[in-house]
This record gives sequence, C-alpha cells and structure tokens, in this order.
Amino acid sequence: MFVQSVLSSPLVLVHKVGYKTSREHRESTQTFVDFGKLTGMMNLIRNQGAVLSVLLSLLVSQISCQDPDRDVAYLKVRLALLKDHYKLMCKHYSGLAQNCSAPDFPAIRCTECPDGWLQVEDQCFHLSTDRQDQAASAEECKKMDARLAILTTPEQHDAVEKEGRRIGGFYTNYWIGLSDIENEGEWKWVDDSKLTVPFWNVEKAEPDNNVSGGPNGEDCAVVDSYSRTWYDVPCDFAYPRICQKAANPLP
Ligand SMILES: [Ca+2]
Ligand SMILES: [Ca+2]
Repeated sequence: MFVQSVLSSPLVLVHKVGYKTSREHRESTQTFVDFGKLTGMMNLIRNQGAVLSVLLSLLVSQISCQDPDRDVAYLKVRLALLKDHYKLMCKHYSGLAQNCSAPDFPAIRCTECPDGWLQVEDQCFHLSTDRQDQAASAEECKKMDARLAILTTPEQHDAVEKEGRRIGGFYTNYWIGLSDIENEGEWKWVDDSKLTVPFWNVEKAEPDNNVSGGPNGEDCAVVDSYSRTWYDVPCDFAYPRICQKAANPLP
C-alpha cells in the first residue's frame, strides 16, 4: 500500500560532512528537509479521504466473497490501521512544519469525519437511503448536526455521486441544500448564500421550473448520481438526501 511506502520513506535527510570532534560533528551535521517528499506527504494526506472511501467501498463489495465475515473483519482492521497512519502522518507533518522556517511551507489542517461519513477535503458528507420531501430532509440533517449539502466543486460532486451510485444504483437523485422557493429563479443555498458555481443539467434545459409535477413548479434542487448535474424538482417530492458538516480537527 502506497500509504505505508510513504510512511516508511525518509522524510528528513541527514547529510554528514567530514568531522573529527563531537563539536565539529554537531556543527558539520546538517539537516535538510526534503520538500519534495513533504509536498507528496501533504497531497497524500489530502487524498486520504479518497483512500478511506475506496476501502469503505471494498467493505461492501467483499460481502460477496466466500467468507464475507472474515473478509469484512479483515478490511475493517485495515481501515482502522490506515486511519491510524493518517493521524500519524498528520502529526509528523505538523511537527516538521513547525520546525521549518521556509515562508511558503504549505500548511494543512488535518481533520476526520465520523464513521459512516464520506470525507472530501475538510468536509463530511452523509448520503441517506430513506426518502423524504425537501423540508423533512433538511430537518433530518439538523438532527445529525449538519445541513443539506452545498456542493461547490467537481471533487465534491465526484465523491458524493460515486457514493450515491454505490449505495443507490444509477439514476438516483439526492436532495442538496439549494432552492429558489423565496424568489423564482433566484437560487440560494441553505446558508443563504447565492449560487455562484452552478452544475445544472443544461442539456436537459435545467432548471426549467416545470409545472408537470404541480402548480408550484420546481423550487428545490437534486443532484443526479449518474450525470453529476442538478435538476430542479417539486419540493414535496420524496428523495434521499445528502447532509454535510465540517470535518473535526484531529486532536
Ligand atoms: Ca423554481
Ligand atoms: Ca426541472
């Protein structure tokens, strides 16, 4: 596993120059921080959420094996080990960053999500399997100390939609925290911020406020787990949801 290869690789290179006395030894022994490896380590930590997500997927796919209980137990142990390695790398990296005086040393904030949540950078996402209307879905997210998802990057879409396809199959829509229920055509997120980076399905001419589902048109948005795009739909339709909250800083 490449995580282990990075862990075992030397992060600090000690370069020794010729010396005769212990003092000369101290003075001539120079410590160099290998920035290339640190950058690789930083990227690895950032990608850790994807690695853990893959392992979680394996946990499910392995159920079809000959001895599913044993294989799932094994993968859970592997997952726990990877999480421990992730924390160790973060601690190691933070220690090196504090001792390094380079002005452009890239800072990272190591975080983790609760079990069962998908981590994308510093955000946690949870996809439900039950279906409710948009208002009830928003309340369910609040019960989890979260809110309906605000999807703003392709990386977030890739991650949650891959997870959506895994647990829900193709063509499954999930509520996100976006609506134009206050003013038609003025789309706002649940935190009251305006929509600035849209992912509407423009090939289907979305959002179209179609009235075929009811006279109120379509004032709430779902993300399609197959096309990675959004549709506006009637808010009282029933769909599963994506909840989101910030990841917790590692202690
Ligand atoms: Ca509308
Ligand atoms: Ca529509």
